[in-house]
Amino acid sequence: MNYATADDLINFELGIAKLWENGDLPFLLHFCGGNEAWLADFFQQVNEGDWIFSTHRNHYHALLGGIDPNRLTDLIRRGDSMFVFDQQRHFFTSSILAGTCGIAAGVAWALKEESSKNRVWCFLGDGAEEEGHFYEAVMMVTGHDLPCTFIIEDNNRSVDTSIEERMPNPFRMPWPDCVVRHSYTPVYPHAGNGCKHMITFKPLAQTTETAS
Ligand SMILES: Cc1ncc(C[n+]2csc(CCOP(=O)(O)OP(=O)(O)O)c2C)c(N)n1
Ligand SMILES: [Mg+2]
Repeated sequence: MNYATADDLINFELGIAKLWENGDLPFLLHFCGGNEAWLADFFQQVNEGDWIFSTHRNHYHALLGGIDPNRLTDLIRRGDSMFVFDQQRHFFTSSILAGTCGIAAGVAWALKEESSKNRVWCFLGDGAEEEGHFYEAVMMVTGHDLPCTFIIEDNNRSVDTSIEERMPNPFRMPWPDCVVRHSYTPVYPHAGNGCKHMITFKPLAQTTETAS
């Protein structure tokens, strides 16, 4: 897939960062800065019709997966950064840590049953890697030889906590081949923390409740 270059991704994030800094966004969001070059390259092997699962930090995956930048901006502007999906493009996200892993394995099972040429790409963070759901999904994908790859984008942060702070004896599982790990240094803190408008969200429009 070739829907965005590394520069496109950086420019998109800079535009969103400006909205954030101006206090124009109504809800939390997560920047992806730092991993654009690797991701743009990685997506060369993702094909049309493949299924992509992502997380709370999904803007780069969405753009690389063919979601229109204007549509993504609209979603972010209305506070839906963490809830991006596009059924036609087979693009889904969840902010539940490791919440998509089992679904990804299930979709891969269905693709194998159908003898489909498409496959599943499931992106997660290093914090999600520590969740039990991930282990179960890796077991299923490996044990049944399912067309699914899990990609751990390791920014050495779970929220803002490094692995050294999370574990006195930092440890990583020697995962099988269906897991790809890539370490990178994030440009932004977890969710804009530290940016000057962390607290100053633009309020969502009030909904009027009718008295019954
Ligand atoms: C099941 C569950 N537990 C806790 C959280 C709260 N939470 C949101 S992001 C996050 C950190 C996840 O780490 P990682 O996957 O590395 O993502 P990153 O912090 O790098 O964005 C946590 C604990 C959650 N979303 N879901
Ligand atoms: Mg992380």
